[in-house]
Amino acid sequence: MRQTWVSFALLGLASAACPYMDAAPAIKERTDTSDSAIHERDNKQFLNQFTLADSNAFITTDAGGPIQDSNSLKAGERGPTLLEDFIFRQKITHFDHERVPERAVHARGAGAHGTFTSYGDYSNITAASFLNSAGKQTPVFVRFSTVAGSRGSADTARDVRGFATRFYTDEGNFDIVGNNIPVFFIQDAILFPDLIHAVKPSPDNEIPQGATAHDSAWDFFSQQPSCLNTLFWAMAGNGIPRSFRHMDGFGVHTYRFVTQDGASKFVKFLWKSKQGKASLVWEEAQVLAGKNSDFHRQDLWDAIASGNGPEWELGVQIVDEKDALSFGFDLLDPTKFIPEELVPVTMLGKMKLDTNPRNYFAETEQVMFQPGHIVRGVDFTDDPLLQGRVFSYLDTQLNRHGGPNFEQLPINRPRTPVHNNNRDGAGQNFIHLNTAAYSPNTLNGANPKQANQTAGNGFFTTPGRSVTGNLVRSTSPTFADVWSQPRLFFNSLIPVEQQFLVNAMRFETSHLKSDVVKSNVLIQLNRVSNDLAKRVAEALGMTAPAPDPTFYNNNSTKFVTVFNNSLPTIATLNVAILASINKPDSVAQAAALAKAFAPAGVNVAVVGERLSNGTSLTYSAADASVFDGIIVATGAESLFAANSSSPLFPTRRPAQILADGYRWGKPVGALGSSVSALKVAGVNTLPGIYQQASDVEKFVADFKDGLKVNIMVQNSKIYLVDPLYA
Ligand code: HDD
Repeated sequence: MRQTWVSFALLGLASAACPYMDAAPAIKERTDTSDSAIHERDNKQFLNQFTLADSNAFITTDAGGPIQDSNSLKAGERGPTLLEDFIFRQKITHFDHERVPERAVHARGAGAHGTFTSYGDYSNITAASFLNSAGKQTPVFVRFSTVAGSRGSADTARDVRGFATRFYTDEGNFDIVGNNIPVFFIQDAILFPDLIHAVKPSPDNEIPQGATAHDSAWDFFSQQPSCLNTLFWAMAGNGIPRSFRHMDGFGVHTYRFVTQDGASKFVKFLWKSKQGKASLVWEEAQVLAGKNSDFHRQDLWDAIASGNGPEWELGVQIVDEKDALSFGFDLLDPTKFIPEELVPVTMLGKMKLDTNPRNYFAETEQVMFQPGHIVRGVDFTDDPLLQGRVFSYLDTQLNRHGGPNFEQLPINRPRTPVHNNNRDGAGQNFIHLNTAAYSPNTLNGANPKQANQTAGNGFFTTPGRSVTGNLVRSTSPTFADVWSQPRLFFNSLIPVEQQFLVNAMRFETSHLKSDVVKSNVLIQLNRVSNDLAKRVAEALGMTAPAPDPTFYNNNSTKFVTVFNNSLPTIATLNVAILASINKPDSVAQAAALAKAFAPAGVNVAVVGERLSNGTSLTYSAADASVFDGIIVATGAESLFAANSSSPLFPTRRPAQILADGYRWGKPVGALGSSVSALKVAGVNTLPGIYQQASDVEKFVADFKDGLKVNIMVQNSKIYLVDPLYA
């Protein structure tokens, strides 16, 4: 049997002859799996055959007959609708069934298409075909997400971010279903329902949405201290990234790379952002949840639409399997990461996201990732969390799709032929011609044949892998120390970043009602750091326990800080220029500044009293939270005067924008006469402000440098530090 792309055409999905369908590109034989064919059939090409634009077309029923569907069929103009109205019934029933169950976790997300390019031939470490030659390109689809919130929740909730990547390789789909944090809360998949039930809103009133600041979450965290490492990462800048583009990604588990000869090594996957790492400030994140709850989704979409699609490098930390226990923890324990000083990252390739989905539901909502989507050359390990995940994702996709044929949806289809004896099921798209749908068979010449390591490029597990042991329900003693790494993480943050984490923990724990939970939290924090426990306890009006130094250590790594980084690029950052449309010199300077920032790819929004030729945003709509830097243009200072008022925006709104921007660690500046506005906004005496009388060139150069750094780090005096513990 030969299964070809043509089978889709038979279903009418891509027939150019059909008058109600849009012309589709010629369909390629699906058996052509050469590199060039794969590259040519990247996501754009491949998915094109399923698109439908409705241009110059009449409305039809789902069965294809032209109809009018703007009135139901009634018995008389004022009479009741008739059961006979099949047009009405089809339209309404389709609508009634439009939704599929949202993801049990990671329901809120945004996706994009792109390409992964291998830096070299890595067949010395893996047989994975997408890594077998320099420059080899593989289409990818990535979905970023929050974990706890529902589909309509705010992007900027404090949470772990999902970072799931599908490689449509020429040997089948490979998914790295990872997060922006290299560790996970629990060590055994059997605890996942407990974790999620604790973190999700309360079952009685469904409060709070997309937030962990409630008793059940911290009850679980403190009862199950394996959560601490991930919790610490989430309470630091990683929990509220500036954007999906400004975060790294991690495969979390230890996987195996396996060569064609069956030699294997442990690997950890890491995605390193080429945009650099940056976070929001908590208050800013909260404001954004109201001002623009789609902030991250919008940011990704806009960056791609403007031709500035984000990039990440994919790397691996490679470890000999015999060294699984040689770092002071167990590499099979997903609550641990390997500091890069101990095992540097080997970069394998680069991914660029350059195409937005055309239809959110068809692509982003229906993409169904699985850790079990694995290819030859990559293998699992005995990590008990990974083992459970390999089961859970297939199961959840069956539930979401309502049947076993979800892999046939366009976004999920591998770009390689699919041949097996799976048959039928709801929504079956293929017209299988092989009537001997079983193996072994002779009637179809033993096809489809069994593939293995030497025949058919089959998936294989490492031959050296063997398992023995008594059946136990217990945790390995090598997983026991769950306090040393959060300590290492906390040690590795710069003081202002530690303060950020302390503030986050104070915010969260101040929402707790149960004193028992609060004191359990303090006991666990105290095992990590007495200083931290004291700082949190103080806000709770409680006393921290005496130091519990068993796991205290002075280890640190320089690779985990988010704050102490300078961004490699300022392209796509957003700068507001606060101007006055009534002052020609103000509008002229705003235009000059916009021009000066343009070569760096900075998006400039000129804010004015009302929309006009020179402005793109008004003071009534603008907010500091959506900008990365704020500049007051000459002449706008009159809008900042304490007695200034306008019927067009709330009193003192311009000064508020400036002050908020500064408080949230963004560079702010003023040029010429507008420097007086800084004083009115109360930010002129602080360091890190950019002001110039007339030298626009110098001003822009300095300001661009300011956009690269976290101003909080420069100005730690105002953001730091609990005086008691500084
Ligand atoms: Fe999970 C979705 C990441 C542990 C069960 N998970 C999901 C997504 C990401 C992760 C990024 C969203 C994929 C998408 O965008 O569609 N999950 C992780 C990571 C984990 C992890 C990095 C630990 C290392 N997950 C985990 C466990 C279980 C699950 C232990 C269950 C035993 N995860 C699911 C799920 C989801 C899911 C319920 C919901 C929707 C989906 O799978 O497709 O099956």
